[in-house]
Amino acid sequence: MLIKGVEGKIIKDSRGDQTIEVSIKTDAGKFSASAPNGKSKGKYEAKPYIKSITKDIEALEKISDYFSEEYFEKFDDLMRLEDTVKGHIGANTLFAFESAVLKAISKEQKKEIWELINPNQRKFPRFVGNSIGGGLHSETAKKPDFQEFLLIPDTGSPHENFRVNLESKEKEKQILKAKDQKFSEKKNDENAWVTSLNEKEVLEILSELGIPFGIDAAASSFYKRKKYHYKNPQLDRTPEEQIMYMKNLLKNFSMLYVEDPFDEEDFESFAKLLKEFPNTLIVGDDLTVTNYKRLEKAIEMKSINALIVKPNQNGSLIEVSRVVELAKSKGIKTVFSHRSGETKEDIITDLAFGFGADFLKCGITGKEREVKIRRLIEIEKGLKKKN
Ligand code: 2PG
Ligand code: MG
Repeated sequence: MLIKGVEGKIIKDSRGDQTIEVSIKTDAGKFSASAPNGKSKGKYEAKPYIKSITKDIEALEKISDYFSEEYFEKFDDLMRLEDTVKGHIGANTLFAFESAVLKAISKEQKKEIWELINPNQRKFPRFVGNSIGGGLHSETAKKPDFQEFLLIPDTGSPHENFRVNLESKEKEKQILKAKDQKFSEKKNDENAWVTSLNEKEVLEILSELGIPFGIDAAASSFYKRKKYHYKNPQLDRTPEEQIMYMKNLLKNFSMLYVEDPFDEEDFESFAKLLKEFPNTLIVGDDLTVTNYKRLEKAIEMKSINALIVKPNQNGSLIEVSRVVELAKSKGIKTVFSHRSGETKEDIITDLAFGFGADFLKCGITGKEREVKIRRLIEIEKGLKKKN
């Protein structure tokens, strides 16, 4: 496949913020892909744009005909593309560009995108679905301080897991109606229910549903001046107290999954929690930011046993594949993930499936989230037909 031209365009994400869509003209047709935006971002994430979206778009136009002689036929050919564009565009632009290239290769070769990564892949990631939310993703005065309350069904089939998530989210609505006087059926950035209850009250609701569940505390977002500042109820916790609190929560609620329970600099506290709860998934997101070096540090310090993989935290899909390989080689589970500001792009699902992710965190409802869920169900159906 030959790239004959590249261009970028500003589009809006699900939150109404600007993001980038990259289109390429090839001898196999025109292909576009877009990148999402985070809100509770890790400090060490790669920069989405070198200076601004507009400047990245200008840079794309400049490099537009650099590729006219280069054939792209397989995933690893992205390496050559990266050699050319590195330093000229930011992570969001690079991710969208590479995604468009993968779409073009897959079309030309009559293969699914995931087949370009691993044609023998058959394992389905489990959905991690944000069902009730707080923190930076919910703009209400009274809310849980943790960002996400996640449902993680385990029926063995994406199609069934989605059904369980939809039903459970409905059940939560009924329970919230009864327990939260302020509940108005409002949804937040990721289409999770907005509530005025606090995290313990919400965890009680999740325990009633009879399916595995967890949280993304996104603790860096409320850690300031050496304290975790809780607002509901109002209370500050020192790092030591935060460890105690997390341990207590894990003793009282049998959570499968705990993402970012501590500040993004605090590898030690992660390690302390994991040591006491080796059977819980202690997940790094802001801690590790899909970055090889940060993952190496987390491995060395025994901080995590599961890793969030957000391609646009890094930008380079070649780096993403190195990060995933490293995680797998150390028995660390991988959780491919959407961002809170999403587009209708669904390539994350093919990447998750192709790379053999254990989990796919992509919400439960809302069109930007559902396209990703439906893509996995489509892959499931396609494979059933083949067998
Ligand atoms: C997270 C994400 C996605 P954001 O913290 O895991 O749910 O949020 O995209 O705002 O970083
Ligand atoms: Mg997170």
